[in-house]
Amino acid sequence: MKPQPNQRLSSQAMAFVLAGGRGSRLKELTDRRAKPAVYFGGKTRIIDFALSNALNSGIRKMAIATQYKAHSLIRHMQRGWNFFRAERNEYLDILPASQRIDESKWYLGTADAVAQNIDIIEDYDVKYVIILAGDHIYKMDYEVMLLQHVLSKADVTIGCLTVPRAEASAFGCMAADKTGRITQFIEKPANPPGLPEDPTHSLVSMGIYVFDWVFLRELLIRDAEDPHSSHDFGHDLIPQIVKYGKAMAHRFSESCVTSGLEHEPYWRDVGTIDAFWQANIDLTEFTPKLDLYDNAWPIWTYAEIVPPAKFIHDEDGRRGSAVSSLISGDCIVSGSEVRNSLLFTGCRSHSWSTVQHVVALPYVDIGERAQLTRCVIDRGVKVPPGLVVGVDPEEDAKWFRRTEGGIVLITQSMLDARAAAL
Ligand code: ADQ
Ligand code: ADP
Repeated sequence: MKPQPNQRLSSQAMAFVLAGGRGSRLKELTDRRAKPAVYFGGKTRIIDFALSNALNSGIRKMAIATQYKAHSLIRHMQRGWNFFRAERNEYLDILPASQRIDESKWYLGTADAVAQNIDIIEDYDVKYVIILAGDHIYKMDYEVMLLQHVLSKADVTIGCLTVPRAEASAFGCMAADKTGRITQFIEKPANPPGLPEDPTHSLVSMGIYVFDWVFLRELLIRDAEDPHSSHDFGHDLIPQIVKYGKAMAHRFSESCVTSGLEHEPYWRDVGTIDAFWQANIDLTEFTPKLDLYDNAWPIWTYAEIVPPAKFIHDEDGRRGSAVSSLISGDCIVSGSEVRNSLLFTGCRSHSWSTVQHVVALPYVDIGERAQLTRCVIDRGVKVPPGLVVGVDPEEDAKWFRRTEGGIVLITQSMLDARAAAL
């Protein structure tokens, strides 16, 4: 029998979203904003995925711990995620590292970010807490994971996936027995263990944890008093539970949400400029691996009310066109050719310019005759007329950040420095 809405475990759970990390491998994109606030997919920001997953899973109580450069993130939350109503037993709290307990203490590790807010979580009066990272792109039904947690009577249930072993040292790596019980957990090992059935892949943590609140509260209180702890889930708490308690692995493939279009579970960290560029550009494919058009699992965001995108012939009759591209509202493509690109809200692309495999964040203005290929352009950048990027790697690297993968990141300060030097 289908559970009634008020019997769903999600109605007894809260989501605690960790959104304090910088994401330093995104370089200048996170100079002024935290990684969860970075734009993704034409309209949304990275944090919208974790929050929409929680909302679509039926969770109506959420807290978001912020720390590094939180202004843009907090502004986004206030504008877009402001519909929770206490009268309906819905809560969304933004919890900046505000030195609530001790005036000398910012959030230390991820566990400390939760521990410093124990009294607030207590007020939520929930049975389960699901800890999420605010910086991954994926669609997942947390109710499925909650159900596994309750049925298996675990102390903690950890969301996990398999990745190529060569990439696994960036993660918490684990071994699990046939029942899914985790027998070993090592945070970011130099030499990650392979899977018994496939040594080329490793089982890794997604940084998603489900706990009974009573259990987690005790654990956090004990951890706070431990002078040897770095107060981090991956380094301290999880290895302890694996050793002394019952930690279960939850396979992402069991709860990942796919529409008819997607063929395999989709999860991306987008932690580097190359990965960020690729995941955005992937959306321009004929059938992308991530379906943003699935009405059954909408990704909610703050969207400005703006005029529609417009494509026009310029005064000389040159066609303004975009193919295999995502063009947001308030964009104007005038006598310019846009291919395999994403233009976020409010971009302009002027006559004779060509734009290919480009991710342009909101309010980018691409000047006449510019030729841009394989780049990421930061919010509000004014690309000068005639700028050529993506043809001569040495020239690109001289002025901009060129990654190992050959993607060029362009910010306004880089352009200003170039203009001053020329
Ligand atoms: P990392 O992602 O490297 O590993 P971490 O840097 O601690 O772990 O970040 C986890 C989340 O917490 C991120 O969303 C980050 O923004 C946020 N965060 C970091 N420090 C914070 C703080 N002081 N206050 C608030 N928020 C903070 C973790 C696990 C691994 C797992 C990977 C999966 O430790 O075991 O494999 O996530 O990506
Ligand atoms: P968002 O990420 O919300 O789109 P912006 O990219 O405009 O916002 O700005 C990101 C953060 O940097 C915000 O906190 C904003 O107030 C701040 N900011 C914007 N421009 C500057 C600047 N020139 N110098 C310092 N901080 C800035």
